[in-house]
Amino acid sequence: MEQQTIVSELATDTLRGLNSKPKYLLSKYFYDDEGSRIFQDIMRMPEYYLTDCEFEIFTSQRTQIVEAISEGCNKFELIELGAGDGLKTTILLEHMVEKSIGVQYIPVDISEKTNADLVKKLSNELPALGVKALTGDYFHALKPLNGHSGLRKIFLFLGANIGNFSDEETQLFLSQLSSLCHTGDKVMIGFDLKKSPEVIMNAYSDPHGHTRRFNLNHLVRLNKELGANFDLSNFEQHTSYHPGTGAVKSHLVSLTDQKVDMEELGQSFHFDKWEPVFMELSRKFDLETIAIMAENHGFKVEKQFMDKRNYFVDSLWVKD
Ligand code: AVI
Repeated sequence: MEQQTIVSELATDTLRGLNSKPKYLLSKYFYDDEGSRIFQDIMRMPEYYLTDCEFEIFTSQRTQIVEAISEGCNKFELIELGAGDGLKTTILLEHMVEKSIGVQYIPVDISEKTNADLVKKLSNELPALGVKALTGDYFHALKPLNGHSGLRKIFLFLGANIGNFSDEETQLFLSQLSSLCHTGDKVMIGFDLKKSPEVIMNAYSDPHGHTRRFNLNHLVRLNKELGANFDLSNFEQHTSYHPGTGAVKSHLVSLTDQKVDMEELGQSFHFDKWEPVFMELSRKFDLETIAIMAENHGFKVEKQFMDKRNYFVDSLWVKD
């Protein structure tokens, strides 16, 4: 049933995206099993600094982060949106258990299997920790939680995932997050910061071919799941960075005038020679914009945890 809903969402979104001008596909569909494996390859590239930066922040500042999160409160819920393998968060959880801080960890992820693996891993490594995983879309999954425990809530949204949202999606996400928070609740969000365009381009312009595979895998997914007949050799991947807006944009460009059929949708799509399909936004931020985003949604920036090169920030906000 869940699978069916996801497939029909993929169909609706694909139909909308490929009938738009300019054409686009939604980057949330990158992450099927193969896409998730390719993203692991991206994260392992030495040029993809984001993951290392956030690890550095969590390892070198774990005491300060845990102090700031738990300040004045020795029992709370730590809710992680898109927890995945929870590797970074485990650094904080270990420290909390060591300090006998009463934390209930609530990882939220779209994948049941990812959640089950994480719960199993944590029950082996940190048996004293309370863990209750929720499966589903972030805010859908969180509905039963709203206001139930009366405990302070701390939300984590790590890994620069917020940079993949459009402006409208960012507004919606932060409003929904804000409506789940009561005064004193906190959120910590990972933002990739503006920096030398060369450093950014090296991370995204594909020195090892992984970003190309990552984008083309979206078309493979449409071939498999929607009966499409994309010929991958007819598309080239292109990355650009605009230092003013902070937008890294990824496109697939059609190398030829071509028609692609999609059996499941009962429709064909025409691509002109050199026509771009917008695939992904990876936005870079500055501290001033982050503070404005916080204020616009009823939060105050409490602390900015940055790596030593100032490439990345885990920004801790408190609800007014
Ligand atoms: C998941 N997200 C934060 C990655 C990013 O950096 O925007 C996805 C990615 N796309 C290309 N490389 C990495």
